[in-house]
This record gives sequence, C-alpha cells and structure tokens, in this order.
Amino acid sequence: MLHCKYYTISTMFCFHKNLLLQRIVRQYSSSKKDAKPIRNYLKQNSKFLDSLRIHVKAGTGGFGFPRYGGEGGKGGDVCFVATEGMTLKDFLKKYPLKKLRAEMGGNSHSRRILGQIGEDKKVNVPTGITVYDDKNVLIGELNEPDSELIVGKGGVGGNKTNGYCGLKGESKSIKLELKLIADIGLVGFPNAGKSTLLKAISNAKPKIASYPFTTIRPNIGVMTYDDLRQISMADLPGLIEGAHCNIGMGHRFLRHVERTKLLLLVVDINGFQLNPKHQFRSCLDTVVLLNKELELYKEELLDKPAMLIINKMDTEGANEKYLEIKNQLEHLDDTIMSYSDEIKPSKAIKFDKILKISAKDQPDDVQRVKSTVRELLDINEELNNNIEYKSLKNIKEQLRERGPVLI
Ligand SMILES: Nc1nc2c(ncn2[C@@H]2O[C@H](COP(=O)(O)OP(=O)(O)O)[C@@H](O)[C@H]2O)c(=O)[nH]1
Ligand SMILES: [Mg+2]
Repeated sequence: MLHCKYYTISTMFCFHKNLLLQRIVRQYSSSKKDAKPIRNYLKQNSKFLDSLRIHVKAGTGGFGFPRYGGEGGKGGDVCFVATEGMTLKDFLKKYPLKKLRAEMGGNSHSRRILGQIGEDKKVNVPTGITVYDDKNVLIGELNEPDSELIVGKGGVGGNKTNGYCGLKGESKSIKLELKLIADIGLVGFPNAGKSTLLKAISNAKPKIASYPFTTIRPNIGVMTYDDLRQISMADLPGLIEGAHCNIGMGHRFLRHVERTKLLLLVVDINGFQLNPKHQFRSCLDTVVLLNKELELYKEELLDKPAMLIINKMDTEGANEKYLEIKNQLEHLDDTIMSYSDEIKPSKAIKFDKILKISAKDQPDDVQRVKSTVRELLDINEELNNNIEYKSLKNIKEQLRERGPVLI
C-alpha cells in the first residue's frame, strides 16, 4: 500500500516536472527557432550573468565620387562606454537580440563632395568588462567608469586608393566578461570552508556542504563594522589543481580577483583531495598549488596584498599539523624550492598575515578575520597614498629644479 502511494506521488512529480519542461521548451523555441531553449531559460532566470557573447557590425564607408575625386564618409564605430552601477543583465534587457550595428558613412555626390561620417554606436556596458574576439584574443578592458573602447571599427570611405568603393566595417562576434568588484576575494580549493567563512562574517547566504563545487557562482557578502563601515568579500569558487588547463571550472571565476584589493587564501589544515582518484595534497601542498594556479592565471596577482587563512583548526590533530608546517609557511620562498617543477611556482606569494581559525561555530575567530582584513586594507590604502604622494612630491621637486628661476 505504502509502496503504491509512493509510486503514485513520484509519477505525479515526474509528470509535473515534464509538463513544466515542455512548457519552457515551447515558450522558448517558439520565440527563437534555433535557440537552445533550456539554456536560454536558465540564463534569463538565473540571478548572475558574468559573460555574454554578442555580434557587432560597424558601419561601411560611403561611396566616393570618381568624377570629382569625392570621398565617401567613414562608417561609424561600435564603441563601449563603461558605466557605473550597470550589470550585464541590464545590457541584455536593452539589447535582447545581442546585435549592435553602427551607421554607414554617407556617399559623396555632386552637392556634397565629402560624404557624411556615419554615426558611431555608443553602447553603455558595466564597468569591469573585458572584451575578447571570437578567437579569444583580447580587444581591451574597461576598468574605469566613463572610459571608452572601440570594439568594431567603421570602414574607410571610398576614395582614390580603394577605387571609390567604401570599405566594409568590422563585423564580428565578441565576448564580454565581467569582473566583479569586491574589496576582498576568497581563493581556495573546494571544501576549504570559504562559504562557511563568508556566511559567518557577512550577510551572504552561500550554500555549504562537504562536497566540491557547492558554489558554482561567485557570492558576494558585505561585512558591516560597528562604525558602519562596509567591506565586501567575494567567494570565488571552483578552483582546483590544474585549473590553468581548464580542468574543473578552470579559471572562470579567478578573473574576479583581479579587481579585489586583498586576496584571502583559505586552506584546510587537513589538506585536500578532490576525489579518491586524485592525489591527496597536504595543507602546505595546497598553499603552494594555489600559489601556482594564481601565477599561471596572472603573475601580477602574486604582488597583491594577501592573507592566508588556515581553517578547520578545531579538527583532531590540527595543532600538531600546524606546528609542523608553521616555519615552512612563514618562509614560503625556501619552501617552494623543494617542490617538483610542475608544482613549483616561480615566485612565492608573500602573505601579509597568516591566521589559523575555525570558520565553523567559532565567532571569535571570525571576528578576528573581520578586524584583520580591515587593518590590512587600511594599511595598504595608506601605503598606496604615500606612494602617490611621494611621486607627486618628486615631480614637483624636479619641476622646481628645471623650472624658470625668478630674479
Ligand atoms: N570542522 C570544521 N568544519 C568546517 C569548518 N569550516 C567549514 N567546515 C566544513 O567544511 C565543509 C565545506 O565547507 P564550505 O564552506 O562549503 O567550503 P567551500 O567549498 O570552500 O566553500 C562543510 O561541511 C563545512 O561545514 C571548520 O572550521 N571546522
Ligand atoms: Mg563554497
């Protein structure tokens, strides 16, 4: 009887699920015949969008006028303008067809010898966008608000050199990748406790579980201090050994750390093993491997302010394990030398601070992290200001030396 009831409930559930899927498929295949319906549905309904492929077509140059040597107008460019507070979803809402085109240049004719220049298509995009062409070659980055980038060049107008036939504007498919802005980026292998820390320290509600890849999109949390200062922290998931060869989710999310001011590397004192088929890595190994993955993604990341968090110090034997590696962690330059070439980074990351904590159920430890990251951010801000101040002073002094002397 019970079995029968269970059977009915499960078939009903399957039936409803199928109905829902069919409805989604119908809805999205009728709007766009060749589209991938389910993927589109997920894309439009997921909260997070950090990459997008679109097509741009710049304007073709206008025809020249051979009889009078008239030149056609240049075709318009497609140009991105970085805009604060905008998301890729806003972009998609405005351009659902994902096609951008600029105007053609005007033709030259007897009453207007120089053809009119085609109007540029200026398009607002979120600040923090990197643009690649369809072969993944970098076209440019827009990291400053109001900065501009031409992503499709308009064709030259028709003139003597091209037989008075305007050249075609660039027409290509490009990829937009968004880098999030957060003050702090959490970097670590799965299961280290990044989501647990983020949840305990901030207002974020990430998924937590003892299996890899529970977080498949970056989560951002905001930490609020007693004086109401706010600092944001992003959990960048999915990094595993070999990510640089696109294993797992590759470096998909690592690009977000490029825009953070402080890297927070989180490792499990007990080490890490993705699954029984993979090699076990000790805590020290994971630090070296993270160092290597960061370097392989972008060497400059190693120069960012960084802090190391050794997590799960509440587990059995954690303290002994920590004491064993403490010295090696503090002298990472020497430590990496003993690693084989495929693991060894060419440069050791320099930690501004190493903290051992338990992210789970230890509010005091979490508070310690919270106050330390604030201190580190402040110190680095001050250092940067000092550098700017010093270089300004240098320039002023040089000017004074070379400048005109008043008599
Ligand atoms: N014992 C112990 N377990 C922890 C601690 N922090 C996280 N965990 C557990 O480790 C597992 C993975 O944590 P999670 O935060 O999802 O790791 P993430 O993959 O790095 O985001 C979960 O089962 C957590 O409950 C800790 O300080 N001590
Ligand atoms: Mg997680």
